Amino acid sequence: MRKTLGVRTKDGITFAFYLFPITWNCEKYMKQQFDCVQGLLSFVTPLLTGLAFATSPTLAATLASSEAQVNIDNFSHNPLAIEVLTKTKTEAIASSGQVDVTADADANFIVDPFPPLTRADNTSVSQAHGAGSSYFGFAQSIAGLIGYNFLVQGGQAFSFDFNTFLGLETSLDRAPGESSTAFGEISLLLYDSTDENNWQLLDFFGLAGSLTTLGDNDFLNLEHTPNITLTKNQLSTDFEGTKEFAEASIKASYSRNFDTLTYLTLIEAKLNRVTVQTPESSNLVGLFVFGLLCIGHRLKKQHEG
Ligand SMILES: [Ca+2]
Repeated sequence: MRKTLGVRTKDGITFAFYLFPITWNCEKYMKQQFDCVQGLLSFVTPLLTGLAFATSPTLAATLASSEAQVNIDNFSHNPLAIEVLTKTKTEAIASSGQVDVTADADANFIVDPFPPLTRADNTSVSQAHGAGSSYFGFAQSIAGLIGYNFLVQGGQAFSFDFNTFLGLETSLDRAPGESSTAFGEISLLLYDSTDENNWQLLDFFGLAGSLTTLGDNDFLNLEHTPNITLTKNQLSTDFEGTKEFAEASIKASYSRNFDTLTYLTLIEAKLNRVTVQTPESSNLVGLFVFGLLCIGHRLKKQHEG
């Protein structure tokens, strides 16, 4: 069963998590876009390469990194079922230069007969590095886990502890036009799943950050409901210049009392996404469109002829 999950901050930024349906749809859309561009690129790459060297003799280098980690332990109860998921995607196009992209994701949920020993952890890392005068790089990683139906009796408290880390970094050495972006989000949501057809969101924790170099759309936001108590809360940012970073390290504990028998489902998920690109990378697409128009015009002429 896929659930549509959503968290909205007080600033109006929706940062999580239509993860399951939306991410899949986004990837399908992006794959179509990239397949189209890559197919066309193979046709006109010699022309593009010549253009890139002619218009941009200086070399550029960009870096973007987005990393997230979560550990959950000290559960008061065990789930009846678990699920873990990971997903990665990378795209790299370079007509003049080099671009390296990596995306890694790992997720574990280990249920022990003794509840305090049950634990879960996952990691997601996306990185991109570009050098040259014309390239585009994209990396995205997703890691998530679900604990279904923790059975809590009336009069009991459900509790667990968790640690989260989110680290974003972007840099470039030539401006303007060169671009490096990093986005990351961690969401933790607890549902009352007693009615399996009508889950009720009880509590959530959301941590999200974004960097755009150069650009002003930088933020690092933390939101959570009162049943989550932060025992460590370190957030640091640098949103200036051509090297930016945002980092959050948080320890927290969750506890909530239940008056009646309740099934609880815990979802934790993270998404990390980075891009690096040069100004000329937009020419890759622009020239493409121009080439297609020329080809279309020629075919039309042949057809009319
Ligand atoms: Ca910025």
